[in-house]
Amino acid sequence: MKKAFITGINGQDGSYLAEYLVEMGYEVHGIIRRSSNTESQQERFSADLRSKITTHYGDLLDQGGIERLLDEIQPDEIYNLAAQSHVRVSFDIPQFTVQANAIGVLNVLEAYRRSCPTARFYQASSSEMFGNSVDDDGFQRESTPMTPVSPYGCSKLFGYSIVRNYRKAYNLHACNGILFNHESPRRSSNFVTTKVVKTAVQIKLGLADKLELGNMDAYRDWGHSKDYVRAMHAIINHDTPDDFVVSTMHTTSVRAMVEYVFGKLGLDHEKYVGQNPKFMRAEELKYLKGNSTKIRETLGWKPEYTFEALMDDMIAGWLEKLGD
Ligand code: F7E
Repeated sequence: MKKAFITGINGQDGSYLAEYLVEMGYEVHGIIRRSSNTESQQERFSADLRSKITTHYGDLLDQGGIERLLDEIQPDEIYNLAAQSHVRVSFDIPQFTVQANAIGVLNVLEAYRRSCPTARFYQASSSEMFGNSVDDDGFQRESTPMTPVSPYGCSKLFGYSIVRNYRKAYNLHACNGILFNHESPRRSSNFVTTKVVKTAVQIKLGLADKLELGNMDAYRDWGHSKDYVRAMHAIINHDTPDDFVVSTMHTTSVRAMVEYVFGKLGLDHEKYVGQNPKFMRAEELKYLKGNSTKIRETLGWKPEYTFEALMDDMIAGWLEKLGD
């Protein structure tokens, strides 16, 4: 039985990845940060999943603690998904963001190198690392220059680079998935897709009467988290450790996403949606469209959800949560 160790197991991706690995017969371990609000920590796990995985208290900033766990568990695969993952918030708490997303990666890598160097390592890298670089054909791909425009993007670029450095320097099977935006009914409501879907459903049900957003002219390449955790597993299981872009190869503006969601619920978005500077960023990443040809051709991965199917899944999820 293969063993997996997941940091960020109680996040959106961590919970889907744990389900996927359990289904494939893995013994799954993960770390959860100790919090005074225990109930909210395992909300994304079904009762069934809870009984099939093992969670441990741990924190990326506690390298000794991670090392002890890796020593004890001796996993075959390590997925480092934990992070301060909110881009706008990274402007409010830049030091913490860098501690978690940059030093945190180094801590897990060091623990891995010392405790179980024959295991494989996956790093959750991000399209935010590209900043506003776009190739002439309108895509970002593995070779596109990385010029991040947020503390979050800068911290992720360190994580990405140190993984490549450790791979070469110590001959480790360490790889990066460069994932473009990915969402689901489990996405937190401070990310734009869930904020829009949840508020539109609340308006539909008479529970809210307006939606305030930041920049509606940004474009994102939105995929489904369920598809993207399959990509993580394919990347770590490739014989050669390497880096892969994971994306749908389509892009949609925030405005068009709002129109789709409100339209689907039979609502006129113009009546309800306004802008609030509070949700703007000090510097904005304007346009993302990922070229995932490499992973499609090398590993045979492709997404199953279209943008519309993703939004429909999120709308159905929130109608179920908030409806009678
Ligand atoms: O923003 C705009 C905002 O916060 C998307 C993370 O998973 O993907 C995610 O980062 C766009 C931006 O995601 C609001 O300015 C407008 O242009 O949903 P988001 P993100 O910043 O792209 C990358 C790949 C990651 O790695 C990150 O961890 O929507 N926008 N109005 C807004 N965004 C938010 N959150 N809230 C608004 O009111």
